[in-house]
Amino acid sequence: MHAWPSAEIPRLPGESLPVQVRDASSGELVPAAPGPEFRMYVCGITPYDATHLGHANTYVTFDLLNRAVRDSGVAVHYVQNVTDVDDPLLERATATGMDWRVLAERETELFREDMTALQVLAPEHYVGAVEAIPLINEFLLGLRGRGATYEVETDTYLAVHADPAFGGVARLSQSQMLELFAERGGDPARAGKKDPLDALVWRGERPGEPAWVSPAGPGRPGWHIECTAIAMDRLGETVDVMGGGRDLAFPHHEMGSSHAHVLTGHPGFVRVHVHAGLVGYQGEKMSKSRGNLVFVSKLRAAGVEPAAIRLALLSRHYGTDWEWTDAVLTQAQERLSTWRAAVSRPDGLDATSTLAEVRAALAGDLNAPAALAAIDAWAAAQNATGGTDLGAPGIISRLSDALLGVAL
Ligand code: 5CA
Ligand code: ZN
Repeated sequence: MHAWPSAEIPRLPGESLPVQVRDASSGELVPAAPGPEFRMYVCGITPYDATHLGHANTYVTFDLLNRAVRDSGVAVHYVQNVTDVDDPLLERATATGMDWRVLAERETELFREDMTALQVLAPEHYVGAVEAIPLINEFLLGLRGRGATYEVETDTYLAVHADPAFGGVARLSQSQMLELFAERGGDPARAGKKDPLDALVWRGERPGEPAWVSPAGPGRPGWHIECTAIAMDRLGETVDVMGGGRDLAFPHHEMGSSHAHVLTGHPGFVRVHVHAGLVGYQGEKMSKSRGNLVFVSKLRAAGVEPAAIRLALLSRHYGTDWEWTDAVLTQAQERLSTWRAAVSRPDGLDATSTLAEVRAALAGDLNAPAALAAIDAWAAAQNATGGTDLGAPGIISRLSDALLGVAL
C-alpha cells in the first residue's frame, strides 16, 4: 500500500557520529548501523482506531533513529507493516457494524495524515498483512518443509522449540512468558497444542470471517508471521533494527524471530531489538483496550501544532515509560515559541558547538532530551544577547528540522 509524503531533509554542515542504541535483549549499547546500509523494520498499527500518543511516540522514536543514521551518511531501508486483518480489527468492525476493510482503510488514512503532520519520514515499503498473504503462504510452506508446524483442528501452529534460540529476545522466565502470552493475543491453554507457547501461524476459516487460500487451507495469517514474512521479503535474512513499543518484546518479537530462525536454520534474523517505552495517561498505559487515549488527530483538530506534539514526545527519553499530561504539552509549546523567537532574530550566536552537541546526544542512544537541552541553551543565550554570526539561526533551524523533525 502507499505510505505518506516525506518532507525534504535539510543538509547540515560538518561531520556526524555513528549512532549507538541500546539492545533491548542484552541491555548493551551497540552500533545501530555498522554497515553501509541500514535495514530497519518497525511494527505498524492495527488500524481499528485512531493514532494515539503512545503510537506516535513509538514512530517518532524510530524517525529519530532514521534521521540520525541518515545524517551519519548511511543509506536507510525502512519497512513498516499495517496489520489490516486481525482479531481486534474484526471485532471492532462487527461491534460498529462496519465492513472491516472500510474501517482499516479509514484508520490507516488517518494514521498517514498524523504521520505527515508529525513530520515522520515515510518507510520505503509500507505493507499490509492482506497484501502480504502470498509471502506468508511461501513462508508457511518453508516452515512446513522444516517439519516444524502441526495442526489443531483447522489451525496451524509452529512448534517454538524448533528454534533453539527461542527466548533470547525478551529473556523472560517460563511463567512470565505464559502470563504475557495469555495477555497479548496468545492461547497457552488451548487443548491439542504440543507446547502452550506454540504460536498460531495460520488460523483456519471461521464463519463470518474473511479467508484466503493457503497451503494450510482457507483462513487468515497469524500475527507474528506477518511481520517476519514482510521483513524478510523486503530486507533480507537479517535486519539491523527491529522496532516497536516495549509491549511487543513478548510475544510478538520473540515469536517473530523464532519463525525466522526456523525458516532459515540460523539465529541471525535481528541484530538489535529496540523498544520504545510505553506512554501512559491517567495512571495506566495508553491503550485502545483501556480506552484512556489521547488522539493525535483530536489534538490537531483542537488547534495544537503538530511540531509542539512532536517536541512534547521528544522531551522524554525513548527508553523510559512516561505519563502524558497537559503540562508536558504546555512546556513543549513554550519551548517551540522560545526557539522560534531565537531563530527569528536578525543577529546570531555561534551554533557550531550546539550542532555537535545535538549530534552527540542523538548518537548516544537517541538522547532527545539532551538534544533539546542543547538547543534550549543556545536559544536562551541567543534571546538574551545575540551575536554576530548571521548564519547561526539558519543552522539551528536546519538542525531542528533535519535531526529532530521539528520545522521552526
Ligand atoms: N500491528 C501491531 C504490530 S505488528 C500492533 O502492535 N499494533 S498497535 O496498533 O497495537 O500498536 C502500534 C505500535 O504502537 C506498536 O509498536 C506498539 O508497541 C506501539 N504502542 C501501542 N501502545 C503504546 C503506548 N501506550 N506507548 C508507546 N507505544 C505504544
Ligand atoms: Zn509486528
